[in-house]
Amino acid sequence: MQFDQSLLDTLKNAGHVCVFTGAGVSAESGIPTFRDALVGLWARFDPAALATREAFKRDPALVWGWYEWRRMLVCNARSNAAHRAIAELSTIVPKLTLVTQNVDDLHERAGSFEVIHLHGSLNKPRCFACARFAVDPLPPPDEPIHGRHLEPPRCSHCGGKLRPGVVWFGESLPTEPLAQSFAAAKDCDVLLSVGTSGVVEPAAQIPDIAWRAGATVVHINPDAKCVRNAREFWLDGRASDVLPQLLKKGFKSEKVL
Ligand code: BV8
Ligand code: ZN
Repeated sequence: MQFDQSLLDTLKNAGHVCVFTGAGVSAESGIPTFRDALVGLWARFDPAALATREAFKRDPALVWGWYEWRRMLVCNARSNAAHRAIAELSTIVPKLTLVTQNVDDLHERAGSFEVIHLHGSLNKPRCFACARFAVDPLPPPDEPIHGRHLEPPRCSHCGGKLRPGVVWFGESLPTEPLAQSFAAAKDCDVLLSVGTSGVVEPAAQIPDIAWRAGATVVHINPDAKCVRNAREFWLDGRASDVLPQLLKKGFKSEKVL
């Protein structure tokens, strides 16, 4: 893959790199992206309609079953070369901030740490009634969950139903992770936006915040992204192909003196 030389020079000299990921970074681990998260039996449901408080109130077993199916996919998946390249990048650049919209733990399993989860995590369920996080970790999901209604477990504190520890549509994002993400976008020299359609607000503002603050923004996606000027790039490809090459030809190569 050929890269613009001005981009490579910018990467070599970057002090603070912010990496912003979406479902596309986990796609090659076999995790369906959010907008095609409906395969097989789930084809008849709209994910945005399932990822809401109303859906859980209406049919908690359906929603809990959907998330347990997704948690099973993640448990059975392995992190991929994109996750590993991002983890390696944190050992190369002076400062790296990793912000993800994803609710899986594949960044952590590839060696990334201090991952900022804007939309929560599949592995941290909490009580729908009292909002406390579940005390005991969830057991490994049993096979095959696909398509079954599953009664959610109960809260050990109040007996209420547990819900997935994710941010649903219509729910506010966690204040601290959002503030940290916006601050990193404003401060970074380079923002890598990896595998996101950029439609979900307010996370979708992050690349724009970085660009307006003067950073170089790089979109890594097989779907075309419009670029506004010399400080914005669209790299057409899968994250697990592009990121390792970007490290080799950009970040890891000899600095421009
Ligand atoms: C909120 C957890 C305040 C659950 C998710 C303006 C301001 C504020 C709110 C809104 C607003 N406009 C609209 C809203 C409402 C709403 C919203 O944004 N709706 C959208 C759909 C229009 N936002 C909210 O409700 C947010 N809350 O703002 O609170 C508030 C309070 C009350 C009332 C109003 C406002 C909460 C949003 C969080 C929702 N929860 N996830 C779960 O996972 O079940 S969002 C969900 O979408 C996932 O987290 C996912 O990560 C995220 C974003 O999607 P992507 O990651 O981009 O995934 P997608 O499938 O779309 O795209 C994948 C991309 O990868 C594609 O581009 C593809 O080409 C690419 N790709 C594929 N393969 C590869 C690849 N790229 C590289 N390599 C590959 N191999
Ligand atoms: Zn409770």
